[in-house]
Amino acid sequence: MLLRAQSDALFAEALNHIPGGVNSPVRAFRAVGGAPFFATSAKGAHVIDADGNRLLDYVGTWGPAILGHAHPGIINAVKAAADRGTSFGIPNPGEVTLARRVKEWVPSVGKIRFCNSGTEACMSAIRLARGFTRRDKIIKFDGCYHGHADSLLVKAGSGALTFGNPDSAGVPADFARHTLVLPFNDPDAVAAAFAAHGKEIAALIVEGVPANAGLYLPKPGYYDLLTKLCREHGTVFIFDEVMTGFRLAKGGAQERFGLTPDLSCFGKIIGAGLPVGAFGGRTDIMDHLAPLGPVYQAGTLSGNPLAMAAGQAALDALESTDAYRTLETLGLQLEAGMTDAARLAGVPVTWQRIGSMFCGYFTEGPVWNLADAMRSDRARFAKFFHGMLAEGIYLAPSQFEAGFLSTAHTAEDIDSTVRAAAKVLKSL
Ligand code: KE4
Repeated sequence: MLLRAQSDALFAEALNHIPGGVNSPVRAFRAVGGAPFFATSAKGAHVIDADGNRLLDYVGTWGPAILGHAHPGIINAVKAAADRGTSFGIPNPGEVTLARRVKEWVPSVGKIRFCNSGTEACMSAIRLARGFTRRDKIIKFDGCYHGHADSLLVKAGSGALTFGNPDSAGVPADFARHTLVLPFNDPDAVAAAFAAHGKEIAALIVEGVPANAGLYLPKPGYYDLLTKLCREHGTVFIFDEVMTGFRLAKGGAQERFGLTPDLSCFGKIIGAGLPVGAFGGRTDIMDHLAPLGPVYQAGTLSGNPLAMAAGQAALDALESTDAYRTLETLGLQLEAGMTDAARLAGVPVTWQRIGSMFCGYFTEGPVWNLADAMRSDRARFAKFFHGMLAEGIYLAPSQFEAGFLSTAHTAEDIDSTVRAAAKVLKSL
């Protein structure tokens, strides 16, 4: 068992100062029970908590740590930038070089605007699409998460083609009624939505791969259909690569699937763990942004020099190493090992993966959409989560989150993970 006294004391005090003791809900362990541990440092594939436990980390701060924690190139770049000042509120060279680098890696990006989170990126891309098309309606898909902007915290309406209802307190019903939430991987549903509302739809937004309800993949041809329907109806196709960007390939999921979105959203890796979001795409759309055009968007810390230096260092490291081949090899090894461990333990676990992103659903598979994912045995997953944590392995603290590998993970790390999983699964 892990030592817990320091983390428990910190959590007890945090509860007095911060709602739920956390600054983002998933960190509170509400989906798996128990109390969160507090991280004090991280290096490579490991996190050290307040009680000195060294944990093998498969969350990677929810995606940014693709090179592992405290990567020397990133740390040195941030330190050097910090010595020159932490923020200017004035254009700085780092914005230009990172923008140029993103355009080189992601050909669909003609222009890009940096902001401070994935939420801001998606919220701003939606506003831009609405301003560009002069339409109000948007389409999103159930199980997909694009940050916590009001028009995206919406759940499916009662009928297949009825507009959405708020998915959070504080979101006015009027806001939700402009959002149509459709089942993912259902070609008929999206075709019917465009047939009924096509000329009203400003934007369709979808994740590079849905990885906020675990991890499921688009069926062959599905994203091509979404692209085709958007083109036919003058709807802006927004591809949310906050999680998949620079992870599934240098050019993200759009490179892997051969897509050319109108706009793409980025975050996480592009800031290497510092607060960065970005959105970019067709120049004729992007030039509608202030100060050029009528769509307002702004941010005091957008293009922050430390964050730009971190992002540049991360992309430099990804470019100079065999990162994507390493991540694919590790992903395959983990998938094979975990699938075998579950089979030998007689526990139904469907291990789904693309590149270095994965999810082990505690249900028979395949999982193609949210309804399939919801069949998972959350209680059994919670026991598995805590059993693995007791073995020193930190998985995402929810059945409905994805896990992440980094180039700092090793084949030995994977082997020890699979051995621990075999032991824990047998105890379930
Ligand atoms: P942020 O505002 O959290 O930087 O990004 C929002 C966002 C947008 N789009 C996608 C595809 C995302 O996955 C996210 C955020 N991902 C979650 C992980 N499920 C962040 C973790 C958290 O909320 O604490």
